[in-house]
Order: sequence, then structure tokens, then C-alpha cells
Amino acid sequence: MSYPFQIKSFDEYQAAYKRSVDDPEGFWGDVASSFYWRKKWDKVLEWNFKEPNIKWFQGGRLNITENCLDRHLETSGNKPAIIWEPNDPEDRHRVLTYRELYNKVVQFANVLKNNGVKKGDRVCIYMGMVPELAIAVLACARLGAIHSVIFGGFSAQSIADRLQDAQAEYIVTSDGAFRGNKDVPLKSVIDDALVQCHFVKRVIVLTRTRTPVSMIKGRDVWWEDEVKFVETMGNPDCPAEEMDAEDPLFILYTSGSTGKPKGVVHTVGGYMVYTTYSFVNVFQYNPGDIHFCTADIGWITGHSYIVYAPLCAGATSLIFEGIPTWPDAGRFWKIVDKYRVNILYTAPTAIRSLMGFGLGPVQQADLSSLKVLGSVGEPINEEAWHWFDDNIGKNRCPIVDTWWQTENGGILISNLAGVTKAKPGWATLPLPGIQPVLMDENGKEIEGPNVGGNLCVKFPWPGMLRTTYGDHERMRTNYFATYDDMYFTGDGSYRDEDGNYRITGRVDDVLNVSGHRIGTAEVENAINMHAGVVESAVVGYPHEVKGQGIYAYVVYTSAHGDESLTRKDIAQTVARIIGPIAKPDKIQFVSGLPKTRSGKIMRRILRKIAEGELDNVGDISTLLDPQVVDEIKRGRLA
Ligand code: 6R9
Repeated sequence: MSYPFQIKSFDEYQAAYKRSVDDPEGFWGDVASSFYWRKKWDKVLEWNFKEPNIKWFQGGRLNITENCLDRHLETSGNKPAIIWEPNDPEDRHRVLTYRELYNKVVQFANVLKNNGVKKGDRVCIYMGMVPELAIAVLACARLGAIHSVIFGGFSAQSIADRLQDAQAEYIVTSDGAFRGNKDVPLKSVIDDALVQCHFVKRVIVLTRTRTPVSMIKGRDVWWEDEVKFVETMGNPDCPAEEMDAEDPLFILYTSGSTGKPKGVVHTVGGYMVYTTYSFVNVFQYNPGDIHFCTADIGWITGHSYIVYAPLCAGATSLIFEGIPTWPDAGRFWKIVDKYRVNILYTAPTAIRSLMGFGLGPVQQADLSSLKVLGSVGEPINEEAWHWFDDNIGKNRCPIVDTWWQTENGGILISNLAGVTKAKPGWATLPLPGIQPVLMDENGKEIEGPNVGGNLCVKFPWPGMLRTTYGDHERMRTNYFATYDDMYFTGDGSYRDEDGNYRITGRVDDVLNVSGHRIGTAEVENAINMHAGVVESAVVGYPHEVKGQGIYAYVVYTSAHGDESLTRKDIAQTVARIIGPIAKPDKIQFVSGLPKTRSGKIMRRILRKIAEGELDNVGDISTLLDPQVVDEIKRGRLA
């Protein structure tokens, strides 16, 4: 496969960028033309950011799986589509060619069909990192069912919230998942979630860990039995459902600054075009390259850069079931060595944690196959950048620092490997089609070089979200109400004299813990569920490995009893309500929170204290009870 839209030089980048701004419809129409459409679109773009209403490739008809699978069969049927490395390095790995993956997707699409799944139905997928997860995702897309993948670390309560919001009647899960030396009992978590969700009609359970599970009559079926049934039918074909370009492809829940996570909706046509375009350009993917993205498919990075974009590009995508530190901290490097990986796309938090193990684990592996390194999820600090560059890329692999969000579908700001210049700690330049602007607090654009502000995008791109599921108004207030006619990202950024962007992090109440987005409000709500907690306030603080840690200030009723036990108990409550990733790192008991006379918690002060900047908390004169600040400072947990 060749990629007519692949940018090969800085001049080409500049030309593509200019055209994407001067003639966006011509530009994206050309990119989209190299995909397979059953029927071409009537109109490339229609939009306004007021309602907002965004439509790309209207009237176009297609199925994304025909682009991921069918169209590669003739020329690349025997090429590996997926390489799977199991949790335990002693176990057998698997390779699925495009032909094999196609057969499995068609087969499982028939399983879903036999179980009643139709176009437009929501299917929740809760699995570990096994090839069947990608197969389930693609099988949904083949039928036009809307998948909603939930990361395997989320709790029963989080799952129930998402199932209810999406009104998902079908679930695909497995008995359990292996992660390092743990096995996570996924099916049993689903059972707990379903106590509250009687509308769920069917649960399909894959065997992975052989953890004992209870199967509910009439509701739960085994993946393997259902596949066998399709085999006895003679493995019939499953023609792809013809979709409109603007039909939803999936829902993915993500945290915001208020309330419960929202269901970000991506649509078939634009998402396909944008993610594939970004993949081929940012990583400079060439046919035959082995691409290893270490994210979980439960997050957007896995959706876009493990499943959809690589497969649309006919690439080989490596799926790793385990964790970077098991059986030892050399696991990533051994995988690179074993499969001769060419592109390694990972997160700063993983790099920082592996740095802590020294160079021993790195030196045992041959990393000479690597050509491109990538980083995503949070700002990468210079120390981690250089360690990655020196020790993994051996100073000969470009590092792409890719900034984007669940809502964006694909990478928005990044250097293009070897084509545009890297700058440590900087995401650098916008991709063609992306028009970033910096805004000040008063809604004015900040122009010129060497300035900082709130990062917005002023023109639509094909991969952007179309709505928040079931609540379009939420999409408007979240992203389009802060600034007129702008998509507001929630991030702050600088811009230098060459037009490079350096993302400084969230400016709203969203934390980024090990690259995971967590809303402070969500954590507070979970803490407040604990009997005995009166109220709480949660802020982030700099954490050496996680990027940000979670610091909770908690007002607790009874002062007696064992404090450390109560802390453990509260952390456990959060893990039960949200999931272990949201557990506070520090819990400080306080007698009150710093509030204004109107009752608003002054988080600015709490943030400064958590950061250890005790002399720099700013003006506290407007507080109802300024004395509480001194008490909180004295009790600060180092
Ligand atoms: C893809 C993904 C989005 C938030 C985003 C920003 C942070 C992601 C970054 C980065 C600096 C980068 N972020 N990549 N910050 N440099 N290269 O991570 O999506 O989980 O929705 O998180 O992550 O703060 O707003 P998501």
C-alpha cells in the first residue's frame, strides 16, 4: 500500500498546511479519496461551532472495516495485521494475518448478530489486551453497532454508570485478564455492575484466565460456544453494513471538570480519514514497519493507534497484554528486540518509571530495529525526553511528542518523524488541517510569538467529536461555550517564535495521573461516599513518576480511631467507586476547607499547599475563615 498523502519534507509540510487552511474542503476531499467508499460524499464539510454542528463527508457511504480489512486481502492477505505478545513471555505469542483477522472479525460479527446485535445498538466491551478485544471492536463496526470500550481497571460502579448512560444492552468481556502477576476477575466485576443494569440482554464471555465465573441462565454465553455454533453453520460471510459517514462509530467515556464522565462520540468517515492521515504522517509509517503502541485499547490512544489507523493503513500492529515491569523492567525492550519493532509509541509516565531501573534492563536488548519513538498522554519532561532519546533511540530515532485528546480522534499537534524538527518538551507544530489559537481570560486571542494562553482550535478537523452521547448541550457547554466559535481544549500552552507549541497541562479541574484523565469532582464524589466524610477537596501535585499525584483534603467527622486505617478505607472506597487509578496518593484530614464567603472552595490555595509552596498561597483575605489555612499548612503531608 502506498500513501499518496504522506508528507516527505518540511517544504511539503508547509505546502500541505497552507492548502489545508486556504482550501480545507479540497484538501480533505483529496485525502479521503484514497479510502474505500461504497458511495462518494456529496459535500466535504458543513459546520458551525455555535450549536455546534459538525459534518464531514456528508452523503458518503462506507464501512470502516472494509478499509481496515477487506481492501487489504487481495494484496496483503498474508501480511501480519496483529502480533500479540502475551503477559507471560514464556507463553506462545500469536500472529494474525489480514486474512485471519478478517475471518475472525466476520465470524464474531456473526456471533453478535446471532445474539441480537443490530446497527446502532450499543455494545460495551470490557476485556484485557488480547486479540479478541480488537476482534470484538471490529466486529461491532462491521455490523454498525456502536462500541463503548471500558478500560479493564474501572470499577463495577463506573461500568454501571457508563452502561446506563449508553443504554448498552450487550456486553463482551472475558473471565479475567492477566496483568503482570495479577489476574483481574473481569466477569465478576461485570456481574457486580449488572446488579444495577437489568436492561442488559446478553453477556458474551471469552475464556482467558480460567478464573471460575458464574454464568447467568438466559443472559451469559461463552465466546467459544458461540463461535462453534457459527462454525457449524459453515462460517457464513458477514457483509459489512453500509454506514453513513456521519453515523456513530463508537462512544468513549472520558473525564471532565464536572460531574460524571461524558460519552465522546466519534463518527465513521471523519474519524477514519483523520486518524489514518495522522498515523502515516506523524510516525512516517512505511509498509512492513512494525508498530508498537503500548497504550491500552480502553483509551483513545489504543482505539486510534493500535486498532483503527494502523489497520486502515495496512500496517502491522503489536498488542501487548502485560505491563512494562513484569517479569522485569526490561519487558518493553525485550519485545522490541523479539519482534524487531520499528515504531515505539509510549507515555512519559512509563518512561519515567523505567528510568528508575537504570540501564541494565535496556542493555540486555538489541534496539537497533527502532526508527521512530513517540510520546503521548501528558507533557514530557526534558529529563525523560533525553533519557528516551539517548538510551532507547540511541540518538538516531526522531521522537514525536504527540498532543491530542479523546475528543480529537487523532493527534493534533506533533512533529512529523524526521520531517519536521523536534524540540524536547514541545509538541511543536499543528498537523495540516489544525488551526490552534491561544486565548486570554477575557476571550481575546493572543497573537504573535513567545506567548502563553488557553489552547483552542478555531476550525473543525475530520476526527473531532460530534456530540456527547445523549446530551448534546453538554458538548456545547464543555467545549464551545468558553470562547465564541472556538473548540476549547482545557489545556494551556506556550508558542515560540517558530510557531511551536508547548503544552503545559490542564487549566481546568482535570488531573492527569500517569496519563489517565481524572476529574477532581469525580474523586471528591467518591470520597464523600465514605461514611464519616463531611466534605473533601482534591487537587493535583507534581509526582516524579505519575506526572501528577492526587492530594485529597478531607473533613472527617470523628477524630478518634486509627488515622491510617481510615485513610486506607477512604482510598478503598475510591477504588470501588471509580477504580484503582483514582486512589488518592495523599489524604490529609482537616477541620475545614478554605472557602470564600459565598461558599466556594479556594482550590488555588490547596494546590499551592499540596505543591509545597507554603509561602506562596496568595491572597487569603476573602476567606470566610483564614485561620484554617495555617492549620492545613501545618498538617501538610510531604
Ligand atoms: C491522547 C490522550 C488528553 C489530555 C490533554 C493533555 C494531555 C496528551 C499530551 C498531553 C502534553 C502531550 N496530553 N498528550 N499534554 N503533551 N503530548 O492522552 O487523550 O486521555 O483524553 O487526555 O492529556 O492535558 O488535554 P486523553
